[in-house]
Amino acid sequence: MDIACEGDRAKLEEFMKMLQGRKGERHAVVMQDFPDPDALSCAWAYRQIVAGMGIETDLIYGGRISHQENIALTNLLKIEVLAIPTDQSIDKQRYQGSVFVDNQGTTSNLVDRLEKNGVPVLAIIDHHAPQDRLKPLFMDIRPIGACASILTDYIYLGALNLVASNLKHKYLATALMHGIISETASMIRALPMDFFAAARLQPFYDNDLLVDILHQQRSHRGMEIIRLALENREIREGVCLSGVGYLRASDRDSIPQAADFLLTEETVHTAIVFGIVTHSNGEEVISGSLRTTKSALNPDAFIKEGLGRAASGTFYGGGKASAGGFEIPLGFLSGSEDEDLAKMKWDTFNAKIRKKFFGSIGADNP
Ligand SMILES: [Mn+2]
Repeated sequence: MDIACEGDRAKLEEFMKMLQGRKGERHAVVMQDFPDPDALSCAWAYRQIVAGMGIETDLIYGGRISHQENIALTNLLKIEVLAIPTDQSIDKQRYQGSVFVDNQGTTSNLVDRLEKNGVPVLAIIDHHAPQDRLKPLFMDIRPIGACASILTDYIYLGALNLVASNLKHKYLATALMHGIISETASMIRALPMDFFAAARLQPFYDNDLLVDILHQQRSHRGMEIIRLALENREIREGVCLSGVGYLRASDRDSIPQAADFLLTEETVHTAIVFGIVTHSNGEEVISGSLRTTKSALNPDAFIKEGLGRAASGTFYGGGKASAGGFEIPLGFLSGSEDEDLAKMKWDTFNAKIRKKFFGSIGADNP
């Protein structure tokens, strides 16, 4: 029988085995720095599954939640998450293990701090291409639409007995469904496994709540960033590139939204939007998102080939089917003391990134 419809029982058994004998532990459930609904729902599912085994969890991330929909999600569903700012250390004794959901540690700035504390990596549950950054005891990476579908599979196979009248279960099912919907562009990019997961959640989730979460409006700043992306776009060979300049960390989620928007233009099959994001500690990072409708284009390879590696050997980003992202820390070049310097810096990075991506598709010269 196809694993997609039957579920992967062997993986669940392996997962449960990893959790054996861990009663009384506290686990760090690590999400990417800018957690999206997929990550949030997966982390929450992990918390509810292991709570029944006497394991405590903190759902942590190193950046911030900025997208209106995600703020609504955590507020409406009462998901308790913990932001750990980049300048804050993590208590050495606090965690007996770390678990990575919807990421493999390459998009979280918490990894170094956890490693420094000697926290063992227990699990990676993800749907992005394998990244080899961490060596976990348990690994479940499936190339499907949403990571939430993997956690839903565990639940469906018995990791958690959902009860329709239990409010916490209802909220969790709603969060997982929202994770699947938002991660698959409303099921357009869903694979069989995602459809099965959605069907299995249907008896438990709250329709009205789902509508409330989905219908959050964009902020003025978000609209402004989309306008900038539209104005600054350059299209070559179906690839649309746009730099939006400097933005605050709280507006970071407008970048993928702008990429989604640019992708709707006829003849465009791939959109990349990027900007310089300033974190609260003054550190700057070039943050970018890629969206594509071209099935022959592999976002993971496209980003890795386009931008290459940092001096440390790690790639600046990667992706999964139809989407990807990258982060290039500016380090010494962080901070803009005066306007001219800031402009010069942006112009340089803007030109460099355009050259890299257009170069990799053989369209360096307009
Ligand atoms: Mn995901």
